[in-house]
Amino acid sequence: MAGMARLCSLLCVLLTACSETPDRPLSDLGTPSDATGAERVVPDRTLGENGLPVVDLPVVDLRTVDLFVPPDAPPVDPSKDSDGDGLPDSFEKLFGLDPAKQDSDGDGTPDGAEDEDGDGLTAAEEWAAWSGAPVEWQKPSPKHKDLLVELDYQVGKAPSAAVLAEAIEAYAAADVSNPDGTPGIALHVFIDEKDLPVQNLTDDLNQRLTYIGAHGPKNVTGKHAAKMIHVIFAAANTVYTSRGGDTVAASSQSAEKAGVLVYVDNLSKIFPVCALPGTTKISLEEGITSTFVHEVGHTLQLGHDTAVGGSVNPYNVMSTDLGECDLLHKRTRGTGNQDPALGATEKNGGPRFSKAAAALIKLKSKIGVETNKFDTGSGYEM
Ligand SMILES: [Ca+2]
Ligand SMILES: [Ca+2]
Ligand SMILES: [Ca+2]
Ligand SMILES: [Ca+2]
Ligand SMILES: [Zn+2]
Repeated sequence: MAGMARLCSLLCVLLTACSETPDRPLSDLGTPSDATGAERVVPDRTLGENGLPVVDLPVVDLRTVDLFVPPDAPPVDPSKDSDGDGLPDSFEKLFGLDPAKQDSDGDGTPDGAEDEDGDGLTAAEEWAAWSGAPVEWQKPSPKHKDLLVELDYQVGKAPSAAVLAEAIEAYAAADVSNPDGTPGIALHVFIDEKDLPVQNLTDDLNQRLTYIGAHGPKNVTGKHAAKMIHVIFAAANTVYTSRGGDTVAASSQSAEKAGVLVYVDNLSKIFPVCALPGTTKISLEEGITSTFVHEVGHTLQLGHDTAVGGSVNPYNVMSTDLGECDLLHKRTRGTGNQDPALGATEKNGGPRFSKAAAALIKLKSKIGVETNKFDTGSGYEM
């Protein structure tokens, strides 16, 4: 496509922007008329197998959570920072830091400036987001890898709480280690703009960048919105009709224009689809979930070729070869996968990052509102 500069990273071998949904017409995706269309059984979320953390479901409907509403009663006293390192005493105690020492581990970096968990957020930034998060599961930790996502949506295009809960599970199950001893990435979703007017997007990269920028985090340098990834659930991309979503950036434009678009109407035309023998169709909700997880994966510098040796692991949520029902099931549910190294998902029935993909995740250099470093020129989309 004209004007598109291709990223030539080790992670990306695709010559074209990816389609998050099958490239083939619906009729080639299987036999849509043969399936029951029944909703799948809600997966058991109380699992603790394979050492994976049990994820607490959101306690509220995320669509009712405001981004910048402070908690009624801050659980720690934010005013008392005895050693002046940018972290309140009680927050330091909570995470095993020394409230009487600016530099608890003596490495020359003050506690507030440390990024012990390597997620690209300093402890001071984590404290800021922690203090502003209205519910417990949104609070980041200086001892655990965190990913902050701002979510906007158009009228009627909001993801369900179940979609977000599944996405949270997918990131929590990523095979990465943390100083707190619990594996995974904590995905924290903050809803910002709700019920934006419906607007379709096209193949015009500039249009999509401008749209994202127009609805970017209001408080990029503020205490709550530090280094967020920006995601908008929109209606359709009327040109890339087989695409479920894309990740866009352009170094020639402001970083606030970088982000993810999920095309809910495009997905609605494809899902539910693909009932293999003994299975239910892959639901729209599942399609939205895997697309959301996949696109946010791109913002963490993941390409599609994330298997060892550069090939595509079909069980990995980053896979994109979805022209057959079998492959769509593998990516969306991990169907048939028994190997934890490949991100086995049989029990949960949800999208997962393979071990190889998890090893390539780059939280420190994500495509967020503070960086568009993927771009090599006039623009980038994936
Ligand atoms: Ca302190
Ligand atoms: Ca300290
Ligand atoms: Ca950190
Ligand atoms: Ca953290
Ligand atoms: Zn992709």
